[in-house]
Amino acid sequence: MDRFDMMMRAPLDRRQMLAGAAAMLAAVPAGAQGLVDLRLPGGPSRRPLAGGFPGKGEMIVQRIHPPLLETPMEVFDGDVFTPNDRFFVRWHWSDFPTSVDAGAFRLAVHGRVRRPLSISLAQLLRMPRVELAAVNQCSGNSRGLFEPRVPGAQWAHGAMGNARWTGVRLRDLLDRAGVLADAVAVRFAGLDGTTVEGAPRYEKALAIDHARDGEVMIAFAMNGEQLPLLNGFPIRLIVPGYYSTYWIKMLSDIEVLAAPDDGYWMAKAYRIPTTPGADIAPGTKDFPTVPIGRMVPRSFVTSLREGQAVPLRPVLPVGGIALGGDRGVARVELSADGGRSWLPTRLGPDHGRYSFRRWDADLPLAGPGRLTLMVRCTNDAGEGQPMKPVWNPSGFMRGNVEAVSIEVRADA
Ligand SMILES: Nc1nc2c(c(=O)[nH]1)N[C@H]1C(S)=C(S)[C@@H](COP(=O)(O)O)O[C@H]1N2
Ligand SMILES: [Mo]
Repeated sequence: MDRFDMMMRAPLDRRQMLAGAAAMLAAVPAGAQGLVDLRLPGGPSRRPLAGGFPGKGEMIVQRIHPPLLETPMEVFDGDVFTPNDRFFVRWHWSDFPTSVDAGAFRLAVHGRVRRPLSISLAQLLRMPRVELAAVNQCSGNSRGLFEPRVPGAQWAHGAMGNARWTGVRLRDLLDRAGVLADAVAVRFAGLDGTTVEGAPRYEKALAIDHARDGEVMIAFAMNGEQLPLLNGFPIRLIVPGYYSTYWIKMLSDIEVLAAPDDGYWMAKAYRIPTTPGADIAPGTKDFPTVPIGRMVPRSFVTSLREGQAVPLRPVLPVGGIALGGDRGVARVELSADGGRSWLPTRLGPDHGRYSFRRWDADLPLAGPGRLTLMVRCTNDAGEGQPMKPVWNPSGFMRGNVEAVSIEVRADA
C-alpha cells in the first residue's frame, strides 16, 4: 500500500465532513480579518479577507452563495505551487454536497461505449498513475480589471493556482469502457445540481481526440493530499493548458457523445469572439464565437505590491511567477521604464510546460521616485504578451502585460 492508498483509505471509512459547512453557507465567517482593496477600476474594490471556509486559510471573499474565494497575490510569492488551503474556489451553483462518502462514491462512464462503467475510488487507485504540474485558471481571472466593466465575478489576478495533480489518464478509463467508432465528444458533470428550477446543471465537453490525448487526467490528489472539498473532492478533471471551466470538480459522470455537446455551458456560455486574443470593440453586437479553450501567456510581479515604498539602494530584487498558457515559459523580461527597455530575468526550476515558473531579477535603481514595473512572458512557441488589454463582453482571457507601481524613497 503506498501513500495515496493510505490517504484515500481514511475517507473510504470516514466521510470527509465539512465541519465549517454551516459557517460557509451562513454569511461571511465571523473570522473576517479585514478588507483588501483589489484596486478594480470600474466599481467597488474592497473585499473581506476571511478564514474559516472548510479546508481554507485566509481568502478574499468575492461571493458566498455560491462560494467564490480568491487567492491573495502574496501567496504566489511563497512557492510556485499554491497551497491547497489558499487555492481559489469557484462554483456556479450553491447546490453541491457538503460531504462526500468516499466509500460509496462512483464515477459513471456511459454513452457511446461498449461497456458502461461504474468505478469506485478503490478501483481508480489501482489504475496506472500519472502526475503533472498544471495551472488551474478561471476564464474570467482578472475580469475586474476590464474597462469598460463587464458583468460577472470581479476577480483581480487571484482566480488561478498551480498544483501537482496525481491521478489516472482519462484515456485509460475511456479505453476500459471501449469508445465506439461514432464518438465525437465526451461530456463531464459533477455531483453539483442547480438552485434554479429548470436551469442547466454545470456540464462541459471536450472533443474526443482531446479527451484521449493522454494528458487530460482525473486527479484524486493535489500537491500530494486529497482534494479540498471546495476544490472537488474526491476527484476532478484536469485539462492541462485549458481554462478551468473544463476542470469539472466532484467528477461523477462521463458521457461519450456521438454529436457535439449542444448544452447551455458549451453552446451558450464560455464562448469567445473568434478574433485574435478574443478582442473586440466594446458594444460590438452579433460577432461569431467559439468555445473558450487554451490559455495565453501571463506573468506577474509577486514580490512587491501596488503602491509599496522601498528604500533606495543600488539594486532592487524583483520576482514573480509566469505561465506560458499551454506551452512552457521560454523567457520573462522586466521593464521599469514603461516598456521602452526590457531586462532579462532568471528563471526558476522548470516543473513542466503547464506549471507556473518562478522568475527573479536584480533591478538597478537610479534614484528616488515613482517606478512602474512591467513584466512579460514569452512561451516556447514564441507567443508573447500584448501591451494593450483585450476586451470582450464576458471578461475572458486577459493576458496583457501587467504593471505595478512602487515608490523608491531615499528616506524609507
Ligand atoms: N462540478 C463543477 N466543476 C467546476 C465548476 C462548477 O461550477 N461545478 N466550475 C468550473 C470553473 S468555471 C472554475 S473557474 C473551476 C474552479 O476550480 P477551483 O474551485 O478548484 O479553483 O472549477 C470548474 N469546475
Ligand atoms: Mo471559471
